[in-house]
Amino acid sequence: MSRSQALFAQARRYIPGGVNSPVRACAAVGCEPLFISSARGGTITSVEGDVYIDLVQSWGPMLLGHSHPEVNAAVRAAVERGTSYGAPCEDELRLAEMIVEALPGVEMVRMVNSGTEAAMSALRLARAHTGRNKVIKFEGCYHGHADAFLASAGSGVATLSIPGTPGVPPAVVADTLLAPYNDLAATEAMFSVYAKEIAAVIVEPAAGNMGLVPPCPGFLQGLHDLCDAHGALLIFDEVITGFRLAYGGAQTRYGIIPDLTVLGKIIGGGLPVGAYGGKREIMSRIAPGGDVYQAGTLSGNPLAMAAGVATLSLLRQSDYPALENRVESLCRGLEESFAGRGLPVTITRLASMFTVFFTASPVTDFSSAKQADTACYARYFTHMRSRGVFIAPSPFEAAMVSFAHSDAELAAVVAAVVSFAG
Ligand code: KE4
Repeated sequence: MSRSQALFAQARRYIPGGVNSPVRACAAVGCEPLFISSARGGTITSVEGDVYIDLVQSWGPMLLGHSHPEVNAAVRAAVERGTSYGAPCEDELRLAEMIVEALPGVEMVRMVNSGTEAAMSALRLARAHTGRNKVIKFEGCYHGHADAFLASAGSGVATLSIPGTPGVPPAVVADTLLAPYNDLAATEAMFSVYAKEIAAVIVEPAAGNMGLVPPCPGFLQGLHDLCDAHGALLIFDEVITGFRLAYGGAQTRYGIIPDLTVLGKIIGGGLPVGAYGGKREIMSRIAPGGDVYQAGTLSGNPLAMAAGVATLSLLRQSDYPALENRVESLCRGLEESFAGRGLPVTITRLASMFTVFFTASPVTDFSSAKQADTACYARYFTHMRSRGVFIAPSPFEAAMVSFAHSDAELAAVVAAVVSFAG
């Protein structure tokens, strides 16, 4: 029994499923998880001392790579000044200023501790601002585990084939309307029935929780126009895409300005941070200035703010197009390798994210993503891990490449596929 296996057996006695987030248990790919002892740049090291090229990157936050020396230094300096004040600190202001400066749709921003908290708070605010209750979300998109969003969610909910989830009262999801991703006609049909009841449309501007599914041309603009026409708010969930698709996120890359933006992952540089922001007129409704309550003991935590400020400071001067070109050639190499193995794959790629779907058909929404051969993906995961490459233990996630991945590491990812029999 390996040390990871022993630790996992012990962890299952004290932690549900032995993990603090379901997808980490690797159940969907029929493996047990590795316990990680350290991470640096594009790699992670297991407690057995084995080094893996890491394409999970903590599910997105580590765009600079693990243990970036300047981020670590900022956190080390912050920890010497205390770990939590429960009062404002300067880095909260600095991070807020950086987010507002980067995202055209954000004039004011509130820090929270996770993407879940950010999305649920944005929905509460949208409902307060419009005086309406319904929200449209898209099948396969994941906005965290707040009750209202656990209807046909992606990520871990899709991975574990949990239909909705017990414990969520039907009354709560009764106001959650579902449409297929990239289906503007279905969304328009919802508005024709519920126009005056819809508070918001929440969307991943590029979906990363059903595997990577980019928006079809016109989809995001169509959502923007529908919301404008019917007095609903457009919420971009940029927890994954924020500061990854571009320094200004999806809203800058696509030139579509949402009313509210949900953030997480990268803005915390690996520490627990979420945020929601938007137009001043809307955000001013948030307590204490406004009447919409939202709070958090560790919101704006000084360590997390220091990590976020250091991370965005480095990303602001990073060469996103160059990284995108490297990932494009990586995906071309993967396509050629799979073709060489006679394996039909559809690889979706956007900026520094990609997903290998084991299907020859195009993947444009959750139902087409689910048509892919998930058993083959499980074999692919096991094969890649045996060749020192750690990919997402779920076919419904996106691989993440960082600025720290070397050319040799990306070449090793392609080489690892060559011997995959499928
Ligand atoms: P957190 O509460 O996990 O910080 O963020 C929730 C969330 C919200 N919105 C989007 C678009 C997200 O992708 C997420 C969380 N992402 C998943 C992985 N795709 C988290 C991984 C996990 O649950 O362990």
